[in-house]
Amino acid sequence: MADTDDLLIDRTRGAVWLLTLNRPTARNALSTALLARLAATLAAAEGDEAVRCVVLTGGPEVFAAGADIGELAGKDEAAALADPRVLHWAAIRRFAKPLIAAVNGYCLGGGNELAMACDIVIAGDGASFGQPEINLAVMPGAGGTQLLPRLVGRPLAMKMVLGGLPLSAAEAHAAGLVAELVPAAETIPRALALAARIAEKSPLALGLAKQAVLAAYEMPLAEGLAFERRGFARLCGSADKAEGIAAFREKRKPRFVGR
Ligand code: CO8
Repeated sequence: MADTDDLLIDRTRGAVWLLTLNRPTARNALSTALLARLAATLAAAEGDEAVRCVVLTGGPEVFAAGADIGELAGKDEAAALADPRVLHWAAIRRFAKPLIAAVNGYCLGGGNELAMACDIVIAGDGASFGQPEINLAVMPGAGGTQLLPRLVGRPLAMKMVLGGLPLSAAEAHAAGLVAELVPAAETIPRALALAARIAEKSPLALGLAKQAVLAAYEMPLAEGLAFERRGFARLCGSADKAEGIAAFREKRKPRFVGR
């Protein structure tokens, strides 16, 4: 049976959007169309001032089983070099607001790369994380070889990428891939609760803080520290900082406007 809507978008929480990968018949494989839709939806969330944080989840058994193997089968070297998915992946990684992954079940290949493109991963205790591309005689192509060693270290990254061996949720948590490990039924509620908490912060401060943390992966330390100082200085001149400090002193909740 065809899955009619491959990305479910729940906007009912206002400041927090919940996106659900929904291709159960293909184990949420990330087709080009699904990636394009995800990138476009994140762009819409970024352009909507009311949205402060996005949660991305999959199904109870599978977060995402990776790239669509049906599409992969038809790609030769030239097609892979001109692959439109590269742009979709770049757009997903550029998303400027906080993005939380709520992962249950298999999180494999491009699915694991998608989780790593998120800022915070909350995992259910039955989840598993892997880069099984080597079993198909390919290799990770959406960041796996670059992000995994930064997140879990080289030995574990090599074991996953060369051995095609997944980590259990507990191993992924111990290794630093997962921020929080919860019972499977709690994964989405916990991610939504964290998103709601984040959504109360200044959107300006959130955006600059996210950029600064990501800069740690892109820049040498001196440059990254200078980048952080610029962000900090910019926030010092913001209306939100004045409101944050006033609210602290007046013992009330702040009302941030993003300026
Ligand atoms: N792509 C397409 N279809 C898939 C995929 C996939 N990745 N995974 C599963 N399916 C399909 C199966 O073909 C099957 O279809 P059908 O019912 O028509 O036979 C259906 O989903 C159910 O699959 P299973 O019977 O295998 O389901 P199980 O619940 O038994 O197992 C697993 C679930 C463990 C997730 C298993 O399906 C699996 O191992 N899937 C493949 C995982 C994998 O190898 N992923 C890596 C893919 S390659 C990749 O991600 C490279 C990224 C490069 C990105 C580059 C961007 C530029």
